[in-house]
Amino acid sequence: MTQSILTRRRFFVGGALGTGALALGGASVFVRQTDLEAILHSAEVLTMSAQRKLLAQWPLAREFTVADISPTFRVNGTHVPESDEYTALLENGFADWRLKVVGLVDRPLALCLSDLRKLPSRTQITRHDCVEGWSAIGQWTGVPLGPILKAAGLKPNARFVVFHCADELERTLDGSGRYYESIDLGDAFHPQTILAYAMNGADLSVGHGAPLRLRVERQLGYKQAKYLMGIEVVDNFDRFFGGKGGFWEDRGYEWYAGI
Ligand SMILES: Nc1nc2c(c(=O)[nH]1)N[C@H]1C(S)=C(S)[C@@H](COP(=O)(O)O)O[C@H]1N2
Ligand SMILES: [Mo]
Repeated sequence: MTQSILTRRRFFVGGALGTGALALGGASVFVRQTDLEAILHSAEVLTMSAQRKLLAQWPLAREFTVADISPTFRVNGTHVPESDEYTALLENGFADWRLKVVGLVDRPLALCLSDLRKLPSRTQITRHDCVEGWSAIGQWTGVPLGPILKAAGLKPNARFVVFHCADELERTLDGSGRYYESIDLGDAFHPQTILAYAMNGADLSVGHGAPLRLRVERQLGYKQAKYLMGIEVVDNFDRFFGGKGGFWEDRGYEWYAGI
């Protein structure tokens, strides 16, 4: 039993990520299958129960063909972030935009779009399901989140990844309407969890989350955070807004929005 689980795990890890060079800001980090396995095996990073959960979460979301791509894909929630900061970034073609990777990591990162585009990418055609009752199939291209976290180096107490967005979906005086989301490490290292910079073969449009959005394919639409500004590795969500790990979670939605 144990043996078959281990064998299956090797298969998924190897098949999904293989071997590739990660070049981050000039420094090259080599990410191999064995590195990911080392993370999976590491008692420092994950408890036994978290590892079991992680194994259970490997199944892939269904992927479709180019012929299945929906002719129209609705823009939902924020259509254009209204902050001055985002407006300035957009006007400059996101040349000054940086994705900050901070929190419980050994090496905080600040990645520009061209850094991200140089990393090994993944393209997947998946169905997006919004709780409001609509679905659409789209093709997403981006960088798998796992190798980025690996490059930053997770501290032993890392448990979740929080995604900070540029937009306020609810206009408030205190900024508590800011969109944010979070996932656990099982989803963070899942091969279909990517930071997408392209949709249907073109640069991500503003409506769909330019310059970068999360795709976490086994969960509902509201987890797919648009307008990413930073990702923060944490051990709990208490200090963020309502403390439930996401904009909609703070307003009563489930944190684990499995499809
Ligand atoms: N930053 C941000 N991310 C977001 C939202 C949002 O309003 N702001 N809406 C969410 C919801 S409810 C859905 S269904 C999808 C919509 O993505 P789309 O606009 O690309 O269709 O984004 C999700 N991510
Ligand atoms: Mo949604």
